[in-house]
Parts: sequence; structure tokens; C-alpha cells
Amino acid sequence: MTDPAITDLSKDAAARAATLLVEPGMRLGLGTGSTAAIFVRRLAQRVQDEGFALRCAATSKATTELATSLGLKVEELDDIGWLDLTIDGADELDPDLNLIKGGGAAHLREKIVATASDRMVVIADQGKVVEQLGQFHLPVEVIPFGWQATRTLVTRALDRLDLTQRPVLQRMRDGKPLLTDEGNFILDLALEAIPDAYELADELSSIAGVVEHGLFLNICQLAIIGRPDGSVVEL
Ligand code: ABF
Repeated sequence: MTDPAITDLSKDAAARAATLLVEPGMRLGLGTGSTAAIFVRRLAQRVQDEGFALRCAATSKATTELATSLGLKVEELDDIGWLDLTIDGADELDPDLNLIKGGGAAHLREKIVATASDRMVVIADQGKVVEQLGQFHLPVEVIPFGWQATRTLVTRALDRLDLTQRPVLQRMRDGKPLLTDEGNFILDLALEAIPDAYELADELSSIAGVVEHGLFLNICQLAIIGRPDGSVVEL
């Protein structure tokens, strides 16, 4: 390991394996979060070593800054148009490769980038793999205007689906409501288990103030799970 910024062996194993999916000239989506950041570092090393060209679109301002600082060329998604491959992390993934994302408050751009890609690959450590989604809170990005009414509608939807009665919390940072890169708020849904992710996704998407929820259903084609010994398994 030559990069002192990389300290997690499981995440690094997954990130290294993912760099091998990248081919010269690809149009590539770059995810957000600590695992995706390691991927960006490993990718930048590979590009520097092998000297090939890539076109990259990033899923957050943080990833744009990191990638640019490492010499990768980051463009607007609309300037690239469509992507060959997106590599991103996840908060949870189940055996069908359905995901919860958004712990990093970037799931709106992440979903746009992932669905504008021919292929989306998740990189993660074993701790992210679950039998059923829902132990990790489900992030929902909402428009600030009328957000409390939106929260009421979200709570009613959860009631209809017989999901948890725990309060839907607005995500805070430094004592203030967290603002996403798009200037929206995040509501975190503490659900414990999501028996039917498709039903919940439909309910949430039908609420006017909801911009995007963190359920990524039928979007990911491959997951690379890293282990501390440097090996990986593919799901
Ligand atoms: C992003 O980063 C998010 O969608 C997800 O919330 C998070 C995973 O972060 P990490 O890799 O740091 O666990 O991919």
C-alpha cells in the first residue's frame, strides 16, 4: 500500500478490483463516500501509471474535488451525455443487488449518474451485505419548501405500509439542517426492515415534495465485496 490516505483493507480490495473494470477511453461515473474515494485514488494511480484517457462524471462536489486534485478530468454529465460504467459505494445491499444509498447525502446525483450508465457496479466491504434491506436508515431527499408537510406525508405512507412508527428525522449537520449538493434537505427513515422495497419506493416517489429516495432497485449489475485479506467476492 503506497497511499497513506488508504487505510481500510476491505474497501481497498474492492476498489482495486473495480479499477480493473475500467478501460481506456471509457466514460465513467465516479461515486461518493469513503469506498468510492479509495476507488478514485486507485484509479488516478492507474491512469497516471498507464497514461490513458478517461471521461469522468462525478456524483458530488466532494468527489469532483478529490478526482480533480488527483489529476482526473471531471466533466458535467450533460457534456458527456451517457456513461459506460459507474462505480459507487452503498450503505446496504441485498442478495438481489438492491441497495440503500444516501448515507453521504449524495443519492440524488448518484442515482442520476448510475441510471445514465450502461453498467453500475457497487464496491463495498462485507458489512454492507444484508439479507433484507432496512437496518440502515433510508435517506429521502426532499424540497425545503413545505418539508414538514412532506414529512407528514412520508409518515402516513409508512403507516399505510405498516412500517415503523419511529419519528422521521431531518438530517442535521453542525446544528443546522444538512443541505445536499442540490440545496435540499434529507429525511432519514429508521425502518429496521423493508419487507417490500418496491412498494415503499413507489409510495415515496408519489409524494410531491420527495425529490429522490435512497432505494436503488434493479440498478446495480455487480457488487465487488472486499475482504481484509485483500481478496474479493463478486455478487
Ligand atoms: C455513497 O457513499 C452513498 O450512497 C453511501 O451512502 C455511501 C457509502 O459510503 P462508504 O463507502 O463510506 O461506506 O456511495
